[in-house]
Amino acid sequence: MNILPNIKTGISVCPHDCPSACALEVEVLDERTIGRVRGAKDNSYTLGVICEKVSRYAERIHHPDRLLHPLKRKGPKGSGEFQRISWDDALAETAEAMLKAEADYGPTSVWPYFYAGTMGYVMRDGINRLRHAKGYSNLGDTFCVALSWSGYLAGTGSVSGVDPREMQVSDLIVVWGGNPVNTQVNVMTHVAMARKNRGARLACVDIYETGTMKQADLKLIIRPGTDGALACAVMHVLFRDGHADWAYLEKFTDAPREFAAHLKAKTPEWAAKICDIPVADIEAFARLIGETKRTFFRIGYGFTRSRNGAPNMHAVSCIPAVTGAWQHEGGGALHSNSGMYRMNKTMIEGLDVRKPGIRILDQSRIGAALLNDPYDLQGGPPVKMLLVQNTNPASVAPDQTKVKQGLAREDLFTCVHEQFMTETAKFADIVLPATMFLEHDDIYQGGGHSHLLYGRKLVEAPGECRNNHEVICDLARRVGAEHPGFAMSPRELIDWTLVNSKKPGLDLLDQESWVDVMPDFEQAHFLKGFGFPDGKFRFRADWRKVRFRSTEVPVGPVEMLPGFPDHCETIEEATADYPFRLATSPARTFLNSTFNETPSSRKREGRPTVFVHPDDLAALGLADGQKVKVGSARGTVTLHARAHAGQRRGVLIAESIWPNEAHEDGQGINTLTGADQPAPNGGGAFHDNRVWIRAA
Ligand SMILES: Nc1nc2c(c(=O)[nH]1)N[C@H]1C(S)=C(S)[C@@H](COP(=O)(O)OP(=O)(O)OC[C@H]3O[C@@H](n4cnc5c(=O)[nH]c(N)nc54)[C@H](O)[C@@H]3O)O[C@H]1N2
Ligand SMILES: Nc1nc2c(c(=O)[nH]1)N[C@H]1C(S)=C(S)[C@@H](COP(=O)(O)OP(=O)(O)OC[C@H]3O[C@@H](n4cnc5c(=O)[nH]c(N)nc54)[C@H](O)[C@@H]3O)O[C@H]1N2
Ligand code: SF4
Ligand SMILES: [Mo]
Repeated sequence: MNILPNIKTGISVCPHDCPSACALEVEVLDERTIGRVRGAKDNSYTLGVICEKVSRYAERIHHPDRLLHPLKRKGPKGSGEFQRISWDDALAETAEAMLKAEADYGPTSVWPYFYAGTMGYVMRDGINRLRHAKGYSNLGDTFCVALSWSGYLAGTGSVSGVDPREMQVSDLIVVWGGNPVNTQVNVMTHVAMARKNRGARLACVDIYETGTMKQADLKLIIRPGTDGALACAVMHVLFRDGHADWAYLEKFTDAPREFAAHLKAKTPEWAAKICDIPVADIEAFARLIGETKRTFFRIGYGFTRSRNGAPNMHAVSCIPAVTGAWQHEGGGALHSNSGMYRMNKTMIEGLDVRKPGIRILDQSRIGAALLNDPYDLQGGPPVKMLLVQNTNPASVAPDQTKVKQGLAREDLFTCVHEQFMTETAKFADIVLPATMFLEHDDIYQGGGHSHLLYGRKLVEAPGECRNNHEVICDLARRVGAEHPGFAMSPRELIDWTLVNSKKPGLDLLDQESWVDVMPDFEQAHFLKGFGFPDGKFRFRADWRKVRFRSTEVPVGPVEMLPGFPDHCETIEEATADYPFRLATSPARTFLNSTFNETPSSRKREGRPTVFVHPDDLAALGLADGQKVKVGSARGTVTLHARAHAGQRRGVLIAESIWPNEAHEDGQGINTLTGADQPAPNGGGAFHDNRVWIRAA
């Protein structure tokens, strides 16, 4: 006898900033309550597997600390003291602050600020419609992809690559500078299939022994920021030992002979010193790549979060062009397929009313910008009004001390629309409660695969939560912003976007739940040419021309970037005062600062911890488990040391991102990271910090 109640299952999509964009099966217990969340089995990428944090989403959506009502600040800025007010009053006060800033200082004194809390097109990007309709300041979206996409674009000319499901027929999968066991578990499903089906091998390049590294047949644990050197030495061996595919090189690449000559000096001995690994490991890695036609490079984001991240990405992306792995099924590379979707976001983002010449403020430099750094303000007015959705800069942005100082400015009006009372929300004048993904409709794309997916509303929102679209449209009305998109429902916006992007409309998507938009084999493998007019892959990068949407002109020390791949010395090398290099790699059960409020994630991650090599611990006279302070030129953070042999000496790893308050004194990990702009388009160098460590 079946004693279980009849549980309904709904289909939706994980909205979080993760390349997997998993198709989900959600148990719906009643109109307000969910049970277990599982991966959809019949989605050919998700294959029924999702990460542990989302399988326990009931903990997050039904969390007792969710924001349920609009709030108005009553204590000092940042105190977290608020009183409840009505939606009408909250929106009226917010709109009034926007209009006042505009009247006193012009529209660019208003800065709508968002990132990737939800990846849904409507709920994430709709804030741009308000921005463009009013001519508010632009946002340079540099936290995540500015470095990696710039580097990948420099060689391939396109943010796209091979179908990840082809991993199932690969003979060697190289996971380079990513940790999918933590950050996009589905990669491991496809790796496991390749191993089972074909006895494929897994190679992993990282800076510490991650969960992914533990599963690898070939492990390369290098010094942070030295991937360019490793890639050069690998290619040196490939050319030296006859593994370069000259027919492919002549047809598909720009300057193979000059490049081969350039690599003559980039020996394994040269790289071994820079990377701090044995020469034999580099030789073995290169041989494996050279001898395996079906080598699939699954290139992550993590290794680009250094000041030389863009040239390092370019260097790695050159390897399959040398071997010609691109020609084979199960061979080639995938960093992201985000450039493949070609969606027409005019209606969602108001691109048709965007005025040219309005300044772009770099989101990673929010601290400096709010502190009126003339470099950031670009001769324009100070930011007087900040409208935040989908992001938590007081936790995730670099140079946290400045971010907090900026947010504490008495003459700045801040409205934060959030699901929880985040570090950023605590600084707000008005806090608005937001829905979660299962409480609104949206569409999503898989950066790490090729599906457009429909994320359905499955339950009613608690309290007075409203979705981002409702808030943006209401504010638009109050500040006199005009655009047809403000009068459309989310479903109408989704349908318009699909139809105007030459994709099947919402009726079909609603029926099917997802559509696969993978281009054909030849296009995905660049066998019809790479993304440049002459169709050739670029070994010689033209960094001044690699434009990414976060900037209009190159920024940072562009002259330091190498044309042909090399070791680029722009990283924060250790010094006598700061003898260690710190990376802030992602923890398994936090997703940036999301999930660091759920009990099971907090339990699993333990406490803010820094991994220290046991020999370094001994040399410093520190004990395993001891409370320590770690300091950079930008500030000091308290954590607990853990003896951890799985990284080079002199390297520290702090898996992140803990709530700021979980660290003593409330200084979060980004107190240590820097907001100087890496060339050529800026970007968060979160894993590139010179620091000291001592007993607390
Ligand atoms: N659990 C979890 N999942 C996540 C996230 C999270 O925070 N937690 N974040 C999400 C987001 S926003 C993104 S963009 C993706 C990112 O996912 P990934 O592509 O995996 O990139 P990162 O998470 O930045 O870092 C991955 C790995 O890069 C390593 N790394 C750091 N510096 C170097 C280096 O110089 N060289 C090499 N070879 N490796 C280096 C780090 O140690 C880490 O293990 O993951 C998403 N998924
Ligand atoms: N030290 C260090 N710092 C990092 C990184 C790192 O590896 N190390 N990684 C960086 C990377 S790759 C990224 S992408 C950034 C990410 O930075 P963020 O995009 O800020 O990501 P989260 O910290 O997860 O914060 C997202 C917030 O959006 C809220 N949210 C979610 N859905 C909605 C919604 O529908 N409406 C509204 N109004 N709010 C919503 C969530 O509650 C959450 O507080 O962090 C960067 N910071
Ligand atoms: S693996 Fe990524 S996309 Fe899939 S459920 Fe987890 S966070 Fe969401
Ligand atoms: Mo990210």
